[in-house]
Amino acid sequence: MLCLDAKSVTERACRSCGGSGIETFLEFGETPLADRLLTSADIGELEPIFPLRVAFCKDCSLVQITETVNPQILFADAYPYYSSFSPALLKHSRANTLDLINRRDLGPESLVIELASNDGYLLKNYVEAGIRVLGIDPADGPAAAAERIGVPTRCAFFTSDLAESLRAQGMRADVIHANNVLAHVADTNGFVAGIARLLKDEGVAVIEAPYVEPLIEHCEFDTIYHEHLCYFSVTALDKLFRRHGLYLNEVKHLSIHGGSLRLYVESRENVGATVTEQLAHEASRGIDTIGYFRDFSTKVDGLKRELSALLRRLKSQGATIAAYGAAAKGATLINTVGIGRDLVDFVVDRNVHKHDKYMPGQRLPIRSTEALLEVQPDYVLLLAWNFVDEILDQQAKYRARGGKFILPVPTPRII
Ligand code: JHZ
Ligand code: ZN
Repeated sequence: MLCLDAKSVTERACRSCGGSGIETFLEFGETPLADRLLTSADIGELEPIFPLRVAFCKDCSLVQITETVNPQILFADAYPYYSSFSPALLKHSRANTLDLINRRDLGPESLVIELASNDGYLLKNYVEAGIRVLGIDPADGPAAAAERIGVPTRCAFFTSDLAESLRAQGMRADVIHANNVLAHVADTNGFVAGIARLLKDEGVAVIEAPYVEPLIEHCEFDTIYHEHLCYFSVTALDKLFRRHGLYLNEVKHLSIHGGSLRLYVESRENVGATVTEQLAHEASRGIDTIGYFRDFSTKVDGLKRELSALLRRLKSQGATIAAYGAAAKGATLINTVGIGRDLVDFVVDRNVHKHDKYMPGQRLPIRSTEALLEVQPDYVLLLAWNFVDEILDQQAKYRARGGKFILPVPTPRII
């Protein structure tokens, strides 16, 4: 258990089943926190670094990192991630809400709760439709932004205790959304137990999480950082929900964030073909065994070497290089590959909260996206590769002038 004063703890048992059979298959050494952007005042200071190692649980198949950094350090103070900066994500979220309003026949009597509601990017669609909502998010900046657009938000971490107190106030949800948060919580079981308490008997929890299969298959190793404690397979999720009297009844594949799952979880067991087929698929690929993960580390080392060699070759030919997307995954990429100011001059991002700050570790300065047209670097390393189509469209002018993008994964290539 994490004591509130501790900066981090090293877990010896599985986060989900508590078993002791966890085996490390990937080591990054000690890395800085991916979303802890530096201000100019921090530049002379040392940054906190924490071990980053990935392990597999032989008992329940969950892939997880072994270090838990205090969530207060990770999420509460000056958390720079605002969901609404991505039009693609807004569109994706809106489609999800409209589908649920339809499928579940939601109306003014219904209640929709979102865990990690960020800046209200999703719940605002229900507010627009006259449906009652409650957002819960521990990051004060995004939570305040949600309130400003009319999304009632509790600025808090979601725990089983909070679920209990909301239930005591008579709140039970028809729909609980939890997008890109299940992998972030240190108390995995407490979080799921909280969902079970807060859901109406006939309610549904709709949960999105990056899927471990594309992470491995497309070498998306940069999505590994301290905020992401778990990397889920359907096999591991199914066991986790059942432990709390919940059932994973339907699963959908989404392309967002390099390949994600949308899970439909209910307290009534009604497991559909999408789930049984996915479980069979994972068993046939061996995703429920450590063998599937054993050569990942070699694959990651190969990609890191290749990308570093490409950037060094371009640089030695006199090219100028910038990067796009001060993303958390960008921090893992630049810090594990070793991409510093000698290779990349600056990073651009649309999120104004990130401007004039510096990427953790390598301390690349962050500027607005206009800098690409002002400077016209020869190449732009696409750190936010998960939004490639959107960003290429948006940067048509930079490209028309001869600028080129470098995609780091699944294998480094120039486009
Ligand atoms: P993006 C985030 O990770 C945060 P990150 C978090 N850790 C998580 O779980 C995952 O998502 C799933 C910018 N951008 O979203 C915005 C543009 O500048 O891929 C972001 O700073 N222009 C909770 O940080 C960054 O790029 C654009 O057109 O790795 C993208 O970061 C678009 C689309 C984005 O995730
Ligand atoms: Zn386990």
